[in-house]
Amino acid sequence: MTPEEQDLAREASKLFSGRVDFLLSAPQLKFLPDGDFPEIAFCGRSNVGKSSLLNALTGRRAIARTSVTPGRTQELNFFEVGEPTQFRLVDMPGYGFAKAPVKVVEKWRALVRTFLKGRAVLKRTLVLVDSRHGLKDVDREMMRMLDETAVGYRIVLTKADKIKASELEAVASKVSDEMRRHPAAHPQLHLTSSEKGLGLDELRAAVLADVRS
Ligand SMILES: Nc1nc2c(ncn2[C@@H]2O[C@H](COP(=O)(O)OP(=O)(O)OP(=O)(O)O)[C@@H](O)[C@H]2O)c(=O)[nH]1
Ligand SMILES: [Mg+2]
Repeated sequence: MTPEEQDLAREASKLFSGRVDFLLSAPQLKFLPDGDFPEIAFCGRSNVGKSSLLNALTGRRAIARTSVTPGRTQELNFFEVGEPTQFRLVDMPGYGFAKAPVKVVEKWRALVRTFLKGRAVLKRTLVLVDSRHGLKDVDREMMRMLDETAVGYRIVLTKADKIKASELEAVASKVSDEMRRHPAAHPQLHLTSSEKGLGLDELRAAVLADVRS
């Protein structure tokens, strides 16, 4: 790390361990807060670990609700970071959850898409992908949509503690290859485990860099 990167990492770790408050939960677009601060959104398949990652990054056990039941997060949940507020984190409903009623899935899908496409203060989207599964077609569809609307995103592999290092390496290299074909994807792939704390310092620093970009 360069001295600048070290400074950023230190600052990021201070911010994420400081004030983090739940702001509001928006079940529909009309309930969105005003775009007063830069935002970073967490999206990905149902159960991929979005809420867990948000908790792990902020060092809170359960500021975002997690569950063994896929489809737990059903609204856009906003969290404020910093005193005074520096940025917001947005926990989103998951996509690709086959067991949810079609109508509910369509509602979430529309909510997520409209938000991602139209939110002027959105600085970056984190697209979470389960290390064990790699990219699925629903992820590719999301990546294409973000490419088309020029919303910059980072791919974050989650649950890295659940597979062997050699398998993780293979998945990471496959995902990295595919990422290169997506113009809005950041070239750096993040490997994380919310359970073991892997990759979180780097991701906090990356988020802060994005907030300030
Ligand atoms: N081993 C391990 N389990 C994890 C990790 N991250 C999440 N999990 C587990 O995966 C399950 C789903 O996690 P959530 O954070 O609720 O997933 P989500 O993406 O928010 O799910 P939805 O809100 O339903 O879309 C929970 O049982 C978590 O405990 C991780 O890094 N390692
Ligand atoms: Mg969730």
